[in-house]
Amino acid sequence: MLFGRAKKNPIKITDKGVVEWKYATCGYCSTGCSIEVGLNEAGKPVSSRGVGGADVNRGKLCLKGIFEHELFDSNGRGTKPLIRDHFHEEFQPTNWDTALDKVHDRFREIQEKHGRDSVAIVSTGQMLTEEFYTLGKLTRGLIGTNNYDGNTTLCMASAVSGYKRSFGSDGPPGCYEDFEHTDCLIAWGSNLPEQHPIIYWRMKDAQEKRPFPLIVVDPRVTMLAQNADIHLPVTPGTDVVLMNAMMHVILKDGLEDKRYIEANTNGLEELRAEVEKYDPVTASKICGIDEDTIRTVARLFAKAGAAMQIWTMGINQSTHGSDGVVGINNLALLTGNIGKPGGTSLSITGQCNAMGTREWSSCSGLPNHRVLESEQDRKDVAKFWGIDPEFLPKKRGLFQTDIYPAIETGEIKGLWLIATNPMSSLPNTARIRKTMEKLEFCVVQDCYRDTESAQYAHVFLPAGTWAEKEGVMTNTERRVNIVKALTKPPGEAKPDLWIFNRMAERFNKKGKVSFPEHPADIFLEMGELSKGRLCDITGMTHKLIEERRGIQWPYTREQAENGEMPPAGGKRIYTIDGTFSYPDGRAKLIPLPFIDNNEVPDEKFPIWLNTGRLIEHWHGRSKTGKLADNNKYAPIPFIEINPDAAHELGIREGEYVRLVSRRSDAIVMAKPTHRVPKNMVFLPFHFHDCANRLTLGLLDPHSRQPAYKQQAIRIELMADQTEAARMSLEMREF
Ligand SMILES: Nc1nc2c(c(=O)[nH]1)N[C@H]1C(S)=C(S)[C@@H](COP(=O)(O)OP(=O)(O)OC[C@H]3O[C@@H](n4cnc5c(=O)[nH]c(N)nc54)[C@H](O)[C@@H]3O)O[C@H]1N2
Ligand SMILES: Nc1nc2c(c(=O)[nH]1)N[C@H]1C(S)=C(S)[C@@H](COP(=O)(O)OP(=O)(O)OC[C@H]3O[C@@H](n4cnc5c(=O)[nH]c(N)nc54)[C@H](O)[C@@H]3O)O[C@H]1N2
Ligand code: SF4
Ligand SMILES: [Mo]
Repeated sequence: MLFGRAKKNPIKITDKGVVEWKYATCGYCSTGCSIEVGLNEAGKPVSSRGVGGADVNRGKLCLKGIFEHELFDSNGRGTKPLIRDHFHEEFQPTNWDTALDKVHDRFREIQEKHGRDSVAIVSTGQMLTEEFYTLGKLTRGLIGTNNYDGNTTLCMASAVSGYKRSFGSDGPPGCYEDFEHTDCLIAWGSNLPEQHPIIYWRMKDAQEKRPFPLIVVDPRVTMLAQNADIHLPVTPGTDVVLMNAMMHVILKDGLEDKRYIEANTNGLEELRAEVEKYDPVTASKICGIDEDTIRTVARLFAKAGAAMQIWTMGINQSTHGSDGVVGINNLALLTGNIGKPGGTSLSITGQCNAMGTREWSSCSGLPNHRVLESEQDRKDVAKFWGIDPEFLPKKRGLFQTDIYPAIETGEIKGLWLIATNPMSSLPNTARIRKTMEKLEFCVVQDCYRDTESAQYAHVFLPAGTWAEKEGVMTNTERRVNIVKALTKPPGEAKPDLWIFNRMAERFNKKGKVSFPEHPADIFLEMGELSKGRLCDITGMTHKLIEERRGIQWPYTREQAENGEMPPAGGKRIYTIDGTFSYPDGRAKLIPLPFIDNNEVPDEKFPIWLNTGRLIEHWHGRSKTGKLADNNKYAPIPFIEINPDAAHELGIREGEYVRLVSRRSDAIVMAKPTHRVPKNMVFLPFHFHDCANRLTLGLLDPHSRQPAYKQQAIRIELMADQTEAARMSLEMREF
């Protein structure tokens, strides 16, 4: 293809020699873009492009998706199972049988000695759904530990908890198409243009065609905030106060949707009594938003024909995370904005398959949103799997964030980490380091050999990733989409599903539980378990999903048999009065008293530390740190610091500074920008042993999700900059 004037220095894009394009769904964020990967004559993936006919991304991809095929032969991949007796020793390569036998034998030994729950399993939002389901069956049905949870506790737990409290079940009610129908959008703590670039594009495209006001609640002036009609730079951790004040105004002005509330909700009077206390004048002193703006935003939202709210980690990662989600749902219910085009409360999910894990992994429960606490659910699943219902625990075990303290106290002795890297992603890593050292036996199953957590493993199981495997993922808008295996994992690495199935053979000696080999068959088995439920997928098959470029649940067998084409009802849930999942079909309006329990700046630590993400990187950079096309934009840790604050402290652009919290310190480069206020720095958490050395991670009482966004630090100058650069690098080496 030629660009520029044909005769004068035309730019010619290198012909990569693609002979075939294969279908996949992006394996980074939860937007769920459809990708085609180009293979050359030798079958090597050499290019990626967006799929034009896919409703989610309509041909577009972001900076991560476009280079995703480079992962396959990137540095640091695990290619052989590894084994050692102690984590101080060198790993020795071994074969799969030896590695898997060792895992089985050590787990059983520990369980026999210390009880079933003394082995913990921590899963992820980054595998394929059939893999989650299989791991769930293995864990719940055979290994039998109740301490089984996912990294989603760091991520979506507050959204799940808030949805359950408000609606009686998890499951985001809306879809991206709602941007095309909304008359008002509030984005709470979401940096959409960087973290979900293609959802942002869908939003922007809709807004350009049919303008609607955008209100952004974020203490930082993110790119989304720059594009907002109204930006509310809320005081960190106080969104619930702002929500209560908005509800106060709505009820005072009589702007609530009385018919909707009457027909669909319980709890109005209790809510009214609580929000009565949050008049805008009082609230403004806590949340930092002036009273007039609170009134304006509340009225704009309530008077809009259809009003929509989205949110991400600015809400979830807080000691009021679950309450924040309930507050958003309260606002939606009060104004009748659930399940109608353009009127919804849509949690923007994080990882590519965080939704799939919520639906199918059995982390914290049983498949398809079933719960351990229900006798019926336990019986149904046990019968389906062919196990004794009494083998299943009667209530959920520890949350991921409570598993580590239980290792500290010696309650848990064995740990299996699957596609998660807690040494980089959990708060207060110094504490986690000590915790990991206490483990008697640790297994790390990752597609990269060089992760921080693998340092503590006794057995390393090398896994395939993304399109080295086949299976489905669910995106933010409940769309189930498919990844096809277009290449093989490197060396002796194996798809996670293969690893689970081989492990199941070892725990399933009598062969009592069946473990299908092929993802398409597993998907059909899952379909049987979904029949008649909120998340009904009985109408879907792998083939149909690929043909349709993803299908939103619910999509039932009846719909498929009647020839109803997807989306056929799956666009939105809770569309009809009385469809909520509580037994009486009504949603709950829940009062949210606010207690300020965060670590807040004081004299010794006068600056807010806010942590989050950059567009070019993915979490601990196990992937994007290896891809030059991503890493080059941000190869070293830095803070966003307000230019006035930098000036007062005597810090110049590009200088290294030391950040000190009550936990530890980190050395980072200073990047002055007006994105942050004078009393805050923003530190991306992508860099090893950096942000999470400093974080405190107080936990939300309902979801146990850490408050990564609110802690206090001070900044110290570093006289010798060469030494500072060296130290910054050294801190990050292991
Ligand atoms: N490029 C890229 N994209 C990703 C990821 C990635 O690592 N890289 N990760 C994915 C995952 S797993 C997730 S969970 C999502 C996260 O997506 P986002 O939540 O959008 O990203 P964050 O940067 O973590 O935080 C969002 C915003 O919350 C704001 N915030 C901080 N404190 C508060 C507060 O008290 N109130 C409010 N209202 N806002 C606050 C921050 O200033 C920040 O701008 O991104 C997904 N997409
Ligand atoms: N300070 C701070 N900390 C945070 C956050 C924050 O905003 N601030 N955000 C939190 C959030 S929202 C999240 S989601 C977590 C994420 O935290 P982690 O779960 O630790 O996320 P990753 O670094 O993506 O780790 C995933 C691991 O799985 C591996 N992997 C990828 N694909 C596969 C696969 O198919 N199979 C296998 N076996 N392995 C695979 C990767 O190589 C990587 O090592 O971080 C949390 N930590
Ligand atoms: S927006 Fe998300 S799903 Fe789409 S290409 Fe980018 S990382 Fe992948
Ligand atoms: Mo996340």
